[in-house]
Amino acid sequence: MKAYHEWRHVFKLDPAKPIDETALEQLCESGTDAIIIGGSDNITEENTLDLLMRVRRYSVACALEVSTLNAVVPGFDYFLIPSVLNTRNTTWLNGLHHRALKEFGHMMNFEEVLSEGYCVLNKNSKVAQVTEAETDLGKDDVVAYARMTDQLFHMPIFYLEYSGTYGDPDTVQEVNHILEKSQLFYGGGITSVEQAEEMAERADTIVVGNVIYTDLKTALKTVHAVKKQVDERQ
Ligand code: 1GP
Repeated sequence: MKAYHEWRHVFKLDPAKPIDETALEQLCESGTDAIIIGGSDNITEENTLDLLMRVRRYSVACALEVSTLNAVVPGFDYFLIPSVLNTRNTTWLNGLHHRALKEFGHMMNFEEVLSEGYCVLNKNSKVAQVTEAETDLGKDDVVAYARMTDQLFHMPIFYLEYSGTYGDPDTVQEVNHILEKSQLFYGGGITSVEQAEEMAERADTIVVGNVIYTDLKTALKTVHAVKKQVDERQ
């Protein structure tokens, strides 16, 4: 299993969306570095546990990105805890976190927990609507959130979340330059090999989500595109 700071490519699977066995096997055996289980809608303990058990038949790392306290299931390699930095509602910044720590803090293994400084940038995405994100941001605003994550809060991951739309490569590049310790995750709208390559050149880790459900073949090809870059650099 690869540790999170070695991840270059990950697939994000939504427990609320059906995926057949063959597709799941292809994804888990594709050479991707990890499977993240997470989504914004209809996430339950039952569908999360079901998907975890299916992914566990393979040796790939598996992380839960926690979006609701009702579906926290043990047995993942990592628990990714997003804090939305550009939310207008503190629930999504630290509110749920406070509730979770009050209830489960005494029995949490913090070695498995990774906090993510989230910057949500597609105003039409479900995540932006749910978290009431202020998405009308300039590059300098995004850079400030990146510094907040890296230098002020010392969070291990800065996540540029364009969910559903392809992001701005220049912004990703600039953020990449200023981050010193936080790992840069880029996610959003990757639907082609070229886009996977473009963002993988700029971010530490690219997250491929929705295209899994619309064009599995292309989704699988993005793994090779990223790995090729890694090999060329060595
Ligand atoms: C969503 O960042 C991920 O949380 C991936 O985005 O579904 O648009 O690929 P897409």
